[in-house]
Amino acid sequence: MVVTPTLGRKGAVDDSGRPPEARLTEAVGLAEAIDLDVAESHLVTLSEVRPATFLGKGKVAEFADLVRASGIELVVVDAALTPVQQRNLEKELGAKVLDRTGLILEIFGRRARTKEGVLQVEHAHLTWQKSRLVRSWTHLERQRGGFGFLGGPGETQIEADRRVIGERILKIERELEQVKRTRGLHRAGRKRVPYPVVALVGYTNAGKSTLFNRLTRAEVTAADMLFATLDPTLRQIRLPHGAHAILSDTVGFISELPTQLIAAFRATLEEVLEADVILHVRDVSHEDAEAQGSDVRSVLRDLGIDPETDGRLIEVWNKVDRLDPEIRQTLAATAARRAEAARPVVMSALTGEGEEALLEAVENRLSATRETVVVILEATDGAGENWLRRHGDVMDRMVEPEGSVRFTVRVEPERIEGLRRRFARVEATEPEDRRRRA
Ligand SMILES: Nc1nc2c(ncn2[C@@H]2O[C@H](COP(=O)(O)OP(=O)(O)OP(=O)(O)O)[C@@H](O)[C@H]2O)c(=O)[nH]1
Ligand SMILES: [Mg+2]
Repeated sequence: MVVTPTLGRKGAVDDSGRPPEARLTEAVGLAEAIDLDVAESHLVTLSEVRPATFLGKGKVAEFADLVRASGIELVVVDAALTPVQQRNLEKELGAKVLDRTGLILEIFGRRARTKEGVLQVEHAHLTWQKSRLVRSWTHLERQRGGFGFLGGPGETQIEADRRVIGERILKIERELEQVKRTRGLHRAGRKRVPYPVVALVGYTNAGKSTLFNRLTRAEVTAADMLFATLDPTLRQIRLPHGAHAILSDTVGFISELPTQLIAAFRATLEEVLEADVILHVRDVSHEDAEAQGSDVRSVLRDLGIDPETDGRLIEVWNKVDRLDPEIRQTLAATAARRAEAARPVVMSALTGEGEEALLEAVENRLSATRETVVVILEATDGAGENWLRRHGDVMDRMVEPEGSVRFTVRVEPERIEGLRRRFARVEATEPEDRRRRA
């Protein structure tokens, strides 16, 4: 059973501008994400939070009956419960109770595949437990531990001892440090490949992996499931004018993403911080598109990216194939009216409509921060060619009639000087010129 409590008038929206019904639908989706069979879902309007059980007495009694009548084993309360409230509710409802953070942590726990992902989720889980111990220290002798706490009698129990938890957290941090060092090396390796990074971010289920697969012709899990992707995936893509880029798919965001998780996934999300272009993929066919958009922007701000001023961001208005033609047209017109630097790309990752416009937008963004030059080498200058490939992105290579070779290379601005020093024949290119040849 899933219960979404709202404070105040029925029909009121929460801070994020979401109607309660939409929050309930999302909470059910989250429960289904860990294969729970949701028998009942209820919106509850509270006039105030009851400290002992969060929900009011009458509601608790009503739900207890429902739990008994329908044989419900687990009640998800889509709110942040204190450990005391959780325990009291469990007692009075006669079922296990999980709150929003607990549920999201459970999903992440199941989705984590890489060692780093597993460690990050465990870290978040323990930090969360520890914070709950502080508040209710005197009330708890035992506390749930590790994962799989929906598992029933066989579940692991660890002593509710802050010191023990603290030690485990430290151990995980050390392991994470180790993993990160290895990954840092990988990243350094990638830095040697002079391709820019394009990162996909967005609300969970917005279509990031679908877009990733379309652009890379890869087969990353794309599913109508919340948090289908957890671990970052990287692939190389080719842009319209021949430039290369590395596309990165990563974990989706959600409203009220537990802070422990944001902290835990910081390392993963650092990939995003370092990206040259950030694609914010949005499901514009979703009734909560606006609220989801602002949730993602707020996570980006938490990560230190200002969505209003960061020139690397491009919004991708995805899933337009699901919209009525009139709404589609209005959206396209709205997008077209925006200044180029802030213009969203209207597209469908499923049908491929708008894919070229997206690649073009990425290309334009990259050419604004990188310089494209033409370098002419003697055909025998293998060392020169090597240098170009190591330090720049060779977009085009043409043998001239007189035997020399003409390279169109994209380089980071700080490389330009070195390049000019190294090569005698360097010409700037005109954007028009590039376009014609492509
Ligand atoms: N109709 C339609 N469906 C789409 C489109 N893009 C994605 N979808 C569907 O939306 C669902 C979610 O897509 P994913 O690509 O897994 O979404 P995601 O953003 O990677 O989600 P997480 O990894 O869970 O954060 C899948 O069922 C896709 O088939 C689109 O343009 N149109
Ligand atoms: Mg995904």
